[in-house]
Amino acid sequence: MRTNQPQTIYLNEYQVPAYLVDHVDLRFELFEDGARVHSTMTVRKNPESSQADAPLELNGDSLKLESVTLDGSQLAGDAYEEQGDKLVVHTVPAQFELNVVTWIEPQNNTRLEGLYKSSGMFCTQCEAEGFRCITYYPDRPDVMAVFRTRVEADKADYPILLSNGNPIEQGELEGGRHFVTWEDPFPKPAYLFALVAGDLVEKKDTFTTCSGRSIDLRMYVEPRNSAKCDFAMDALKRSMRWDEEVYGREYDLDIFMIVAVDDFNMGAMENKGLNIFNSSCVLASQETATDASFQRIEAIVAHEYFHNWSGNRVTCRDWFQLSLKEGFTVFRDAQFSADMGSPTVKRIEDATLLRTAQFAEDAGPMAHPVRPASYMEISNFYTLTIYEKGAEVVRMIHNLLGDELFRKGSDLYFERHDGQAVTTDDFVRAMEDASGRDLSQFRLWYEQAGTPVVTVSDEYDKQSGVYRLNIRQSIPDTPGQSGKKPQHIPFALGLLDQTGQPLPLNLTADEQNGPEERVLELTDAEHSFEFYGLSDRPVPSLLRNFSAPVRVQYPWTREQLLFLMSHDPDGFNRWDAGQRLAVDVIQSLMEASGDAEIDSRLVEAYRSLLNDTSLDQALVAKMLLLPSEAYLVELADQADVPAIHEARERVLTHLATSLREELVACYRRSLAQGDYQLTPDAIAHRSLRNTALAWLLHIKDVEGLAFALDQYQTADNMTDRLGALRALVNSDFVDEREKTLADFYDQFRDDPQVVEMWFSVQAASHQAGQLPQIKALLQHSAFDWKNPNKVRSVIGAFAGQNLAGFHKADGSGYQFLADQVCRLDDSNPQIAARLISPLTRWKKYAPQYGQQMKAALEHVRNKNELSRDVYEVVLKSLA
Ligand code: 0A1
Ligand code: ZN
Repeated sequence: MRTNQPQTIYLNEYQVPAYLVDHVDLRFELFEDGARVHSTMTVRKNPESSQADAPLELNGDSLKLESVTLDGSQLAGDAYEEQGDKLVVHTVPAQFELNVVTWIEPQNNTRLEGLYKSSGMFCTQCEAEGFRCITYYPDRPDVMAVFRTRVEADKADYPILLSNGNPIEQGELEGGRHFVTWEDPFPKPAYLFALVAGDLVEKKDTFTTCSGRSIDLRMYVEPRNSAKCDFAMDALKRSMRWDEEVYGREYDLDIFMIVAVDDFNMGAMENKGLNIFNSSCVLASQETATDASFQRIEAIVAHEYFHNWSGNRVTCRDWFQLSLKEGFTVFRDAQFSADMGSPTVKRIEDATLLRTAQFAEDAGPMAHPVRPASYMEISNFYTLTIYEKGAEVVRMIHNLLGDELFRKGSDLYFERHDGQAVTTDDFVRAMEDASGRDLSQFRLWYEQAGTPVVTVSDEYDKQSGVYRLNIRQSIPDTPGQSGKKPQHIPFALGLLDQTGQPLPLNLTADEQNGPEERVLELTDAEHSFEFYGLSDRPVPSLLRNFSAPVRVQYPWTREQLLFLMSHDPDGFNRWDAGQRLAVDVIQSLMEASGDAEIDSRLVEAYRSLLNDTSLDQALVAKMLLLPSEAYLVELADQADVPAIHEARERVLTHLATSLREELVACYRRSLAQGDYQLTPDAIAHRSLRNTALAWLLHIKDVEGLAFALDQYQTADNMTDRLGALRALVNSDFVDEREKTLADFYDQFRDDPQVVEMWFSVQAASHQAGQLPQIKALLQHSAFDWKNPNKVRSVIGAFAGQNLAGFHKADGSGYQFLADQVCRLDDSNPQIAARLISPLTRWKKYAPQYGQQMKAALEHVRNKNELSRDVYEVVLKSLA
């Protein structure tokens, strides 16, 4: 139980800062038992602030204050005060220089916020509020200063000393120490500050910008990772070129650096000129990384690089505006990934994440708008809503404006706000001003939480040839918000005739050759659209390419879904029709009695997918994947996980048994695709092969077992090796599974990224990941409570992906998670607060499960000295 209630911060209480900092001069003395930080700030009163004689207030957290000096005179103890998490200097002139010296202990920092040590190197994480763990400072994004940073450390142990900007000086010091000074000419908020000191190898490359400037590119990694840098370096160069070509954005410093660290709370961080990455999001080689990892790394490298403009040059005024940089940057990295690979597959992946996890967040106790109105702990707001839904909101603006006007809008935004800290409203205004469009109703996407439900019905009149679509929208209540207004929804659609040909969409009786696809703009609660000149009832293809983040309801028949699966020219909707059909079949099994029949049309549809090699194999690979258990939970009213799991498994068994010959043929065909390549086509074939393998092992096929063992032994890449291992782990072949798991560990025990995969393959499996096995993994010598990746790969994978293992009728999974969250809360509250998320949706589950999930949350609430992070999540979940 927390004794003091954390404060809630409100957007509508925003005030401009009372003081601004123009320059900061930092000097870090790094030692094994701590670090001394000297900070000299040039401060002045903010002319725009109404707080005329306000004292100077600086934020601080876990600091030992050594001295405060104002304009050269050390202040006496009564001139300032340390008030909890603040340093208050009572009286200051209009302009002054303030020097603050603090002592910190990076070696004991397990929260991984501020300056900490990871595998012997010093590194930082300052977003959102980590800089205050380094020194006293106005730690808010609208205070932007020019930073100069001198780093001093032992030369033998820390030969590499890095910070933001360009290096300007370096030299030797007494006692085997040395220093490097860095200067970043671009004013920035403190959250973009970074420092790294370690014994790292340096990988070098260069990039010539569109204006002919040569940029030094550097990657710094531990020596054992030196062979795992090439892919990220190439991805960086592709990102730099793409941002020039598509957004006209050129890199601005002389050097761009990437550092890999093993202990990191998130994926990566866009610090100016010095991006710091979680090792698992940047290091890769053919032998150690799967196709999914390569794609993820490419996307994250691009994401962090793109932040240089969308986030750094133009930053956020306050943390309520987080989606200003994150939503826009995720949209940009998604466009980039689509351009680098298959746009349809990328769209399917993004929509899957949104519909499975973001819709769940939007329907749960932590639901918040893309621009939240309040928070207790900002770290809890790095959410799918801010990132993924935020990106969808930007995508909708793109859909409404079209390519050219959107680019005009982004040019105007960057030009108008370069060097400023701004709001999502400023972003929308730039789009409006550049395009002449009125986006006032559209702004509701930023203000209202919850996923709009779009309900469609249709009528066809043979005589007049008119087809009418009636479309209603409603937005469910969310915590603190009810009675919402209709939003501006771009709704893309097409109509197909009975042979699958696209029909012209004529919106008036006079129109003849209307386009084959239209984006209808829904602005009212109800609309009717009439389409003329149709001699037969058409089949509607709705919300093409997932043109808005909404739920669509329409009474599809299975015939219509089968038809769309094979005829829709929109690849996304082909896939979606297949998903809807599979969901319908699984759900009807759950409603029917024990051994109800499975619709043979589903089997036939999958048979043609497997047989028809003329189809886009990347799309086929996606279409073969059944909807996940998590998605089925999302669609349920009162989810009964064991029932969902069983019904889905039955469908899988039936499909695999009926299509055994096709699966074997597909497996053989995809094997014959030649040498390893990282092209969309080669990736599709590996995906097909591993799906076929998983299905064959699911039905305990002995030929499948032989394929798997052989593939495991002979694979020349991690996608195939791990694919075979995963298929074995998820099978009943217990001996082979155990032997292969042991072999895999032996082979890769020295590679943390691969060991993390080894953990998560087991933890996510309902066969190998029952609670006793999960507890054993926590005892494994490679498990490390201090390493977030290890925690996520065991506990996170168990609670988030192994639904059948986690949701047990006796509540043991819930109690287990609650205990681990309590344990982690003391060392790393950010990770603890993220890990608890599966419990927060207890109302979604059938009461015999939901009540026990609630009890587990209550158990966490009763813990002593709960962090603000976990407290906020638990409080809101139990409200
Ligand atoms: N801005 C980074 C993500 C990030 C956010 C918060 C962190 O610590 C609380 C760390 C990284 C990005 O979007 O990549
Ligand atoms: Zn980001």
